[in-house]
Amino acid sequence: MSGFLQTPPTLPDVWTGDRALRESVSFHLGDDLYEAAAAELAPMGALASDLATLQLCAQAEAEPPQHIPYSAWGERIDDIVVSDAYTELGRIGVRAGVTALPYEDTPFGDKARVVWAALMHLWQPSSAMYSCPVAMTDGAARTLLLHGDLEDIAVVGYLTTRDTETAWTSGQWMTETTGGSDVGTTGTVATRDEHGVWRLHGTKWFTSATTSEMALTLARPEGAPQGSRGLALFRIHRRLEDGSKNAIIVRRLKDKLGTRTVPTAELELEGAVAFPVGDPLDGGGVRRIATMLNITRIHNALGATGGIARGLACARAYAEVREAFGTKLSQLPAHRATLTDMAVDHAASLALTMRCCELMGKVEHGSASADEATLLRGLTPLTKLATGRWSIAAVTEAMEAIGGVGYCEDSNMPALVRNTHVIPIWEGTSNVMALDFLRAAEKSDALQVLLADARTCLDSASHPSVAEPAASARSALDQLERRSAFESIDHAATEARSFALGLATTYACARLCLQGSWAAERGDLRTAATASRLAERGLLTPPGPAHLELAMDEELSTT
Ligand code: MFK
Repeated sequence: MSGFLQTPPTLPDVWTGDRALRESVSFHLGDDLYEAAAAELAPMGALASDLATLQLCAQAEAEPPQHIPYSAWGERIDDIVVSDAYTELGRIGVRAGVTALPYEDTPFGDKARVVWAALMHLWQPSSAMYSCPVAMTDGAARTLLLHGDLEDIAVVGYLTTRDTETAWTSGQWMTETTGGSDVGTTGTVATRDEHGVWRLHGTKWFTSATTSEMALTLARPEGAPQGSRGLALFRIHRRLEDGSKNAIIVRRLKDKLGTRTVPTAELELEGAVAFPVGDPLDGGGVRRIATMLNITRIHNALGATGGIARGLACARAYAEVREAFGTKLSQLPAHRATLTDMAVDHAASLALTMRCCELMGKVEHGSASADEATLLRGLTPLTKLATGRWSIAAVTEAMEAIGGVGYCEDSNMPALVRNTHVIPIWEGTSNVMALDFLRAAEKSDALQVLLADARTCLDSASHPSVAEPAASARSALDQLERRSAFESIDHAATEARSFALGLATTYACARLCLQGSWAAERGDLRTAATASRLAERGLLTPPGPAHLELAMDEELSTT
């Protein structure tokens, strides 16, 4: 055994140590509000980087949920027991306002979602994926406020409180055996019993955070048409008003690659009592749950961005203590280049996510213009798509940057990598996001508004330090506009992913040019350099394959 012992890296305070995040908050809020926001965010920065919190995360990872189908006396109880550490990490978030802040009367007004986004960015990587129920809780609260009746709205207080004794979480039960994407094939049927109570019958195949007090779910009222237009949205509770168990059987918990702390189950609804949200017979269930989806997709992007930030922070900390070839890793040009590109991924993800949250806050406060609402609709799937793809690459790079120790469980890097791998799958895959953007562009001016907003950002980015990336972004926008003249629906679908990724990257570059110009006026050129590097890497993605049949031909030739 050699006498050498590596000094362990120490995770820095994730608020004071994250310049990109602090600058983004300051850029979006302005100086006055920044001080008030920093007072909210600094305690979470300290808490999220605290060793005791990180130990809770490791404990939660080591204690996956258990399903207890029967009581000692044979009664079907379907209890799910989660780690105390996981519950405590949720309490830390709830107390800090991860579910409450956007619904409170705060000095931040329509910018509350920006402060909240920074709070999530800090808390999420130290939450052992409690961020999953929080995402759905936020989505459910907004959906009930927008589409529900007085009884629905009455439960919102439980979903948006900071009081951990009374706080609820909500699930979102959509996925069935027929598909996670093709929700129109939903087989769950809703019937009315002799008392007029709605009861659901069917199998929900992938329901996360199954310990939540309630969930929103889709079902087809008996006699309603097939496809998405026949679906209705329901609120369903695990327990009935008298405290008894609703008719929901937990078939089993899922054995997943990651998010192992989160109980995800297959559920059998055997006449479970449920309450329609909105008119159950008007075929508007998917349209209503889309409110929830758009919010959870932004949470998903926040998870991606927070994951990149955490991977980068760990890799940077290691580079400061690890020596190789006679110097610290942080001084080796090849390694610095790798860390630089991870920092660019982080800044680009943050630029998209913060812009979504800024717009979401305005929409929620009623201060958004029609164009801003349209922009949010188009930008949400683009952001979810791009940040999801970038996060997988970045956290994998972070693991590699820590070498063999990063590949071992006790470094906590494998959990970060596993948990990040769910991001592009959750809440709609990359292709579903690309097609959702096309749907938005077909139904509204989302594409034109997005292109116009990007050009406005570039026109306002007047500092010379961003001139080059701004020119690259302008050229990319022109090319995207030309490429958007799709010849057919099939052509549009083939191009969808490449087009959406290119548009997201170019929009991120435009936002970084604007922010970089603003920071440069204050004497800080680092974000301008980030925008330049993003543009240098290439903003556009090659077009989709012209010969789609290649893959299938390969397949057929083996038979
Ligand atoms: C770290 C944080 C992690 C977060 C964790 C969250 C965990 C949650 C776990 C899960 O539940 S994962 C399940 C994820 N499943 C999906 O995301 C579903 C993917 N499929 C889609 O997104 C489909 O595009 C969708 C089912 C929404 C719609 O496809 P359809 O069946 O072909 O319906 P259609 O006809 O396109 O749309 C129906 C209506 O909804 C239309 O409105 P109208 O009735 O007024 O014409 C659409 O415009 C509207 N719509 C669809 N998507 C929308 C939307 N409206 C607004 N925004 C959208 N995104």
